[in-house]
Amino acid sequence: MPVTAAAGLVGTGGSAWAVGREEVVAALRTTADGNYDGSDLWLRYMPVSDPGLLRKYRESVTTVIVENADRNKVYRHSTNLSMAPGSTERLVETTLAAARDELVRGLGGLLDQAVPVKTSPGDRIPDGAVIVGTRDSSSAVRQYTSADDLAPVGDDGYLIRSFSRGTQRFTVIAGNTEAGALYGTFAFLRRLQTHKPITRLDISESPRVKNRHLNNWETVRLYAGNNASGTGGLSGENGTIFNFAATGASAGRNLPVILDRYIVVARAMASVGINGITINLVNADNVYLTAQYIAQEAALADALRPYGIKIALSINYTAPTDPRFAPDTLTNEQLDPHGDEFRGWWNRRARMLRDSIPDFTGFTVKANSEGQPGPQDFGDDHGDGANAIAAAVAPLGMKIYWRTFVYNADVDEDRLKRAYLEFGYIDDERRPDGTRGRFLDNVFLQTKNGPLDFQAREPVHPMFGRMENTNQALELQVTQEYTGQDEMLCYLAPMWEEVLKTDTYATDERGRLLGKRLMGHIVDGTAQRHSDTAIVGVANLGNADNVTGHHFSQANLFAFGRQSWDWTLDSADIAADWVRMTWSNREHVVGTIVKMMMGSWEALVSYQTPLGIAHQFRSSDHYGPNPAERLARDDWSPVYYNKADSVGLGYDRSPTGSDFTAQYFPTLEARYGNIGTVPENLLMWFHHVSWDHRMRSGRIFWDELVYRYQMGVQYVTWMRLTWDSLQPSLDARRFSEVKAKLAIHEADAGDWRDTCVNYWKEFSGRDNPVDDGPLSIKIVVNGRTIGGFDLSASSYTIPVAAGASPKITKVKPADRAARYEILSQADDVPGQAIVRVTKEDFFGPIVKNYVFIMEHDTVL
Ligand code: BDP
Repeated sequence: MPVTAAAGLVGTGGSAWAVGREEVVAALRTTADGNYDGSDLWLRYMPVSDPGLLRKYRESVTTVIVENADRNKVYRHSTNLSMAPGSTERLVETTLAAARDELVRGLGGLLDQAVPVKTSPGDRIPDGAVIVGTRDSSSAVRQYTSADDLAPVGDDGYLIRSFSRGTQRFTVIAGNTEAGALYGTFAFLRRLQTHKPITRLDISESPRVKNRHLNNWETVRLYAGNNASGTGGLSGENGTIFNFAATGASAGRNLPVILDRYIVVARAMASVGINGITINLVNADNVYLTAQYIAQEAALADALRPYGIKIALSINYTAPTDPRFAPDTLTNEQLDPHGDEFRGWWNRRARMLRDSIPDFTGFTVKANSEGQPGPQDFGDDHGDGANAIAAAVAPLGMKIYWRTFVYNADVDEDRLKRAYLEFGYIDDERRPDGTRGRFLDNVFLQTKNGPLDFQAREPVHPMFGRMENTNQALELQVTQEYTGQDEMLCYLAPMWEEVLKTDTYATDERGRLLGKRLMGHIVDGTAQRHSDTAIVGVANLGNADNVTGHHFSQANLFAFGRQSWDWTLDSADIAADWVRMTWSNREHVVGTIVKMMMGSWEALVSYQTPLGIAHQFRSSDHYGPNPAERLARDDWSPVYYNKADSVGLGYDRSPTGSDFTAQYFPTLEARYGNIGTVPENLLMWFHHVSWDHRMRSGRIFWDELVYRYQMGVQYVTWMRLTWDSLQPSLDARRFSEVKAKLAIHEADAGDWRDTCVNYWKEFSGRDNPVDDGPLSIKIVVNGRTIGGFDLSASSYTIPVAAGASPKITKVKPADRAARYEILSQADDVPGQAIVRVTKEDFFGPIVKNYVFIMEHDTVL
């Protein structure tokens, strides 16, 4: 493990102690050698490179003071909890110890010198002290922050304040809870990591959403960080982050043994405020409810607990019938959600969990969805099923996250309509006491951001704002199932920002627009006064050295945490923080990488599913395209979504079609239902668009569509070229790993473009448009103007008359904003010339290298 691990070697004896400077320096040397593998995520803590800033930081931070760090020991079920032999991370027993150790490690690395820790402020707070704690734990915090100061930040929030008393200057990081103090610690370190001022601080922060959770799908979608091959992770592991049943060489490394990466991930999660994780797949295996697994889960929970992270499990609705629980099993007939047997069984199982994991948060349930059993199999509805389990666990303080990812063709032909049809009426139901909504208070309905399934761009799910009487959790997919997996560089925060800042135009009961009605307001409870709130991210954790597989996928985990803490944040600012913390603080590096990241999602939308076409993935892996695929189920089939025919492309969900638009509030209903007003980037979600429909660019739909595919690819070309230019500024191993992925990315983006466009051509009967795309050019050779270059081609043959010069004498871009550069000319025939054309398009720079092959013209 790299620098942070060595810097984190901490002693505990005495009232003040420090990490040896030599250890820190030695560790830094090993990471500066270019072989760094990304395993510290954004907690790498490289020394501050700007000497002036380093001096200032060293003046402002001389000592860390954490009083009573060892007092509030967190619960430990596993008495012999231990790290695997040879580990470099270590287990801590309190949250304040986690904060203290992070400061030692972080400041030691950033300041390139050890920072002593004191356990009391002494008579006089030293100049440059950083004090961390709660009013309960720390006399200094008590002295400098009042209960009134702290009250507004709530359980998870924190204050960071600079004080100056005479000649003494110091910083206080305070929370109402130790978790709040830990979050404040990470926020303080982040300021140094991103080279921000750390004096004159008066920061008050608290999360907008209470439950900020990951869902870890451990057995599917393992492309995030899967190293089952044994090349990076451990052979015998299955690619998942947590080992429950690894075999072979890894058999001795199963839980309850704790591996370094669990602690690295715990620290990373805490650093962005993620406070919960459901550790297993939604298509749940009941084994997680067996005594043996519960013992393993308890060990994991013990290790994560100091970081403020609580665990939960996905469960299967019919688990009580599983013979693995014999003799405590039920028959199908006993699965009546209103009966005592069913509820009693869940209560017993939840108590078993609670006995080992006192802060166990509850269950995530996927029921009557994609073949998973559920209450409907027995004639009951989602309200009956969710409430039964919720009632069983409520006395234990647990919650149920009941997923709404349902689709049943009997309910409606249009898959997008079904969730609301199955859940909406339960929310509306009038109760005997006059209130509305049948779902219990400890039920969250967990709904994906869009109505289909984590496509790269979806309209928002119409249930948001429509479920006034039910707690709703927003589910986002951090792992890049449909967004390039671990091959493509796709920064998802701009998508989540678009989702969270979408205006739902939600109204109250009398049809008046709500004051606060963005998706974020619905999710954070301020729109409709929900007191419990949640955002859930399907995690991209794996056993790879760098945890997420693609180095840039780490940014999605980082951003998910930041946005679930505060959805109003700007995704570019988050990207900048991440780049500074993960790669470099050099301005040109930060600016360049942020720019690459910011356009990467829109580019992916463009080369995969532009203008609102959705779900054109081949079913085998959800990575590559297969628009012609027709599966046993209509609503799993790309053809069902594209509806390609000789007239056009896209799914009519307007009032003339499935009328899905009617599920939105009136403003969006009208906007989306009308082809003249629907945003073009959602066009085919709602309309079957004729090939010659006139687009806002003035082009016909077919031409615009093809150009969109092409522009997306040309953005990836720009990213690849741009990345190469950063080589001197980046560490070697990560640079070349990303470089290799960008080459794959570019080729696979081209495959998306060609596969889709060629298939659509069979219906449109048209050729690729040429000559008026954003990167189109004509060239003049030997006095002849030549054009007609299809942007999808990789090279072009130019006939040159015998004896004539093959030189390009002029380049004429079609778009006046495009710039060109002749990179090379052909001296002879045959020969090759290269012209590079660049343009800033709406999602960022695009570039095309035209390769011209000059050949003897045998016809002329
Ligand atoms: C789909 C995934 C599938 C999940 C499902 C879900 O392909 O593996 O089980 O979502 O959310 O995107 O339940």
